[in-house]
Amino acid sequence: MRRVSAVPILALAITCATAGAPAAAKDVIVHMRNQGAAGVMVFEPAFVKVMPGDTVRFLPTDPSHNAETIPTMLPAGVTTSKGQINKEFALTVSTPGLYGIECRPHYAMGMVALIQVGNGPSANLAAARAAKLPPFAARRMAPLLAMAK
Ligand SMILES: [Cu+2]
Repeated sequence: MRRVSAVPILALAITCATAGAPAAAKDVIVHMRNQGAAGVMVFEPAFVKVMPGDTVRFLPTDPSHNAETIPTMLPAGVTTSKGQINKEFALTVSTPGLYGIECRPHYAMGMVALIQVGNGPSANLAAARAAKLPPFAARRMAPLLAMAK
């Protein structure tokens, strides 16, 4: 039986310990619901603040939803990504800024969420506020943008 050397593991441990000791990356759950406190077809919570390296998990708590990024509401250099209908969508964020999220089937009904990555000020705050969304989506996004820095 081969023995695994402890040296690389020790080196890795030292590397982690000296990397500025960032808080451990965390997972934040967002439910996709047909009915919530804010009305029908909602992400709960709809505003999430996380740190770079964290993962936001959109769960298909009720059927017929997905989560995907809104292309006009992303930090510079971040590419769009999308989850499938009725599937969990795990979005691991590394770039600070604001990430608009929509449910494609219910976007016109206002099913949107906003993720703030980092403590702000977000470089794309003005751009996110200027983004044109469908009327119901804009109505629900406004109070989320008001919470964002
Ligand atoms: Cu939906």
